[in-house]
Amino acid sequence: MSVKSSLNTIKQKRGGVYLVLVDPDKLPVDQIAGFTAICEKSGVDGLLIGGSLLFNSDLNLFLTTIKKSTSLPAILFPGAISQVSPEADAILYISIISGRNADHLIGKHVLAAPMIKRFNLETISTGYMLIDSGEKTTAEYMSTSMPIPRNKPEIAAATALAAKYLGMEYVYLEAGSGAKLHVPFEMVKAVSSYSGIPVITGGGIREPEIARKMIQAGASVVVTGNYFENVDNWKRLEEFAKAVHINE
Ligand code: 1GP
Repeated sequence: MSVKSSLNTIKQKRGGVYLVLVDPDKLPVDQIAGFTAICEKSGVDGLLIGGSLLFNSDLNLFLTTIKKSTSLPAILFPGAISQVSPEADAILYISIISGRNADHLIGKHVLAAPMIKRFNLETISTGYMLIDSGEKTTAEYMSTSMPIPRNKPEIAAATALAAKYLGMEYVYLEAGSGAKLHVPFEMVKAVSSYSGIPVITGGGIREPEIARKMIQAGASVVVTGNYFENVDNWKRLEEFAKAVHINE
């Protein structure tokens, strides 16, 4: 089964999909097995792998270690072309549709496409929308694009509908990793109900209750990253998974 089909099945059965973003620079290779074991036991549905900037990691080694330690899907969430790896199960093929930087709308994609074909990677076409979260985020700075104002759900909804008409499979409402403010629930609701395209949301989600409200507002997928970079928080993974799986 493709990763996309399995995410759809999880959404239908469990009511929502819970993905954990892992930044290879932040999780030492010798802690991968421990972390993925807790993720599996806690009910996490899959792993996103990537970061806006990678300094020290050997991404291929990181992914092969992940694949050896878990059956959870490993989905690339690339911050750069250098993060396209044959070791992953799929790649979020992201266009930053909140911005008007042609390089991030289509330019990088042209450069990455032959590599993705050669690696036989499953692509999940995703319209990525940066949403203002109170302060400048790494994603905003690195992509040199402006976020959508958080009090303008109608802009987000129209952008999502355009993504759907362009044939994209998801939109990702992104507040930015470690964001002060998560994406507003009203915006998730407006985007989901108006466009009908499945919504992924993440950035600044540090409480299970917020994750649950995202699903109740219409999100299909919730992503957390930063919060679980602290080992002390790993014990709360199950709470987050339960909050997202509103049918269980
Ligand atoms: C970032 O949406 C993800 O791309 C996750 O954000 O790290 O703030 O959980 P956090």
